[in-house]
Amino acid sequence: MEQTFIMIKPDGVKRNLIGDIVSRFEHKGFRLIDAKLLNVSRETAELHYCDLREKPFFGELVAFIISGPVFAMVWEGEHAVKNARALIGATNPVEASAGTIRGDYALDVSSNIIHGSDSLENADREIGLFFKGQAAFSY
Ligand code: DAT
Ligand code: MG
Repeated sequence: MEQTFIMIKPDGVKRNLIGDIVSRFEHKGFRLIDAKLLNVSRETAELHYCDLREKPFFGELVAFIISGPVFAMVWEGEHAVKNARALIGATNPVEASAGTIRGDYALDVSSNIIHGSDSLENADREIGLFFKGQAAFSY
């Protein structure tokens, strides 16, 4: 059974979308393993997005992630990484299908509401970064 790291970004928290997004993951069949509202430090944001540090938008991305509280979660289920990415939709909301989170709630790539791990390796890394001493609930 896989686990994936999901984070509602500051725009999603400000727009009161936590409940709707948690509901979509619950209804899909994922199990919630851990969750918290937190302010991300610059250091953690830079580590989280380390694969993108050469991109021209890296500075803007980090500034956005630390601009307000995020809601970080660990969800568990079959093919959790790929199934969560399907719920979230394409990175650029212009390309995200209606019915996906980004397709329904976002207009612009630089404020696209939510993060989901893109591989099992990155899921493990990101869960370790945000949730040290991970809880293991079974239900
Ligand atoms: P994803 O979040 O779908 O995994 P990513 O890992 O390629 O996408 O990029 C991380 C975030 O960086 C993305 O959610 C929004 C931002 N981003 C990506 N491409 C961008 C661009 N061309 N301009 C501005 N921000 C961008
Ligand atoms: Mg990514």
